Amino acid sequence: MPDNYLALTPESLPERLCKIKEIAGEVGADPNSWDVAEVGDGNLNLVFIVTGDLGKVIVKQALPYVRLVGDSWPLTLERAFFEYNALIRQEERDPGVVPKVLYFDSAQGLIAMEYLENHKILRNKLIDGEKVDGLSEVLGLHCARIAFKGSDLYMETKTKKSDVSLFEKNIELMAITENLVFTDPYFTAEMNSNTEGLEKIINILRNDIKMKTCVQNMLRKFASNTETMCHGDLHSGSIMCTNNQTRVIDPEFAFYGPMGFDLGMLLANFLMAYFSQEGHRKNSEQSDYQSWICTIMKETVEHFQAEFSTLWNSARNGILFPKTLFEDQGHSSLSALESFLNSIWSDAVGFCGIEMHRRCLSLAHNADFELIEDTKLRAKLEARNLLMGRDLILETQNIDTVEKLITMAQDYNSKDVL
Ligand code: SR1
Ligand code: MG
Repeated sequence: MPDNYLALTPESLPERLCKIKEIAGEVGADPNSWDVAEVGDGNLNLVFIVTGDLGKVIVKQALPYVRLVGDSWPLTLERAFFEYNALIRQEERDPGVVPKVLYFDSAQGLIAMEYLENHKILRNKLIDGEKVDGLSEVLGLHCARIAFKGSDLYMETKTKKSDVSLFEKNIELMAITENLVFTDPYFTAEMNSNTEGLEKIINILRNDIKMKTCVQNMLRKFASNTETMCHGDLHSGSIMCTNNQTRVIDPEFAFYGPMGFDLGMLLANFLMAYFSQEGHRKNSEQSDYQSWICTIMKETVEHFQAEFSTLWNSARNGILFPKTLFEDQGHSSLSALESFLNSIWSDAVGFCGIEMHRRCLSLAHNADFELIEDTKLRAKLEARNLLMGRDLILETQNIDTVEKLITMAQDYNSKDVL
């Protein structure tokens, strides 16, 4: 950690940051008029809303440890460097979706960025039963643009390789995913916890050698397939919305990995929102809202595939599947595109099942389930989620469309598996 690193507090922030013109230019020059609130509710960082005469900014600062656990788990400040680098690439690859970066200070692990007025974390909207117009379009297009434009289908290979080697150094954050997502759920790891009553289901998962093998094959892809720059942690807590605007935040877990990773994580978090609805609202409202979530999943995948196909046809300028070998020879690349999309989809299905497991079994559970106080009901809903996750991992090849994934969720939602 740099010698001069000092964690900010609401009291110290105005004096420490008022000389930074990129921040003062947004908030106003007089630090005495700044109002600062620490609002971080994530697992890792400090997040401040700074309000002044002119406007607001967000200041995010990495702590030298995992906030959720405390200083017994040290964590490098470099995650702010990777978040900063991911944000500027995401802005280039899909303008207007991620917050604008105003200022970055590597030694302080600090990023000042655009304040998103009236936006609320998507997870909280899903828990509160609020709909968002245009959600699936923004997310589907964003995932497609980020997947395509960070890959050898689009980038100059020299730039791509140097970017891969830059993000390969995001080692500690990748290690969190390697452990908490791919490994801990499948044995009695120290930081695990689970809702009482799930023991029977957990035994099924932990004794399923075939499924554990599939999970390790997905980890193999996570660890060694560097085909594009992924957000790395695209759950509903990394998305902020108004009733008709959607923004993606928080890419500190960014890494070069499989194209289906972000899409799979995202679908898993929609599925967990779907399964948890019985814990949050009455029967009549529940089915309408669950149908809306299903539509969002279906449209997100459709937008993803349509946008990826558009980019394939209009912007395929990298070393992969070059036009020289296809269109220039009078040969269609349609079946190559189809098989590419199929392989992204099957990876997404596998990653989706694994994320559904980790959020109920290892560290960092989802509020969607955690806020359900009735533990019997919570266990009933989590059991559906866990067993569907297992089917997704084992049956990846058979679940070849989003419609099949949704039908499977609807089936699980109507039966008691505990
Ligand atoms: C110790 S960090 C736990 C989780 O929080 C982040 O949002 C990631 O999902 C990570 O796995
Ligand atoms: Mg986060």
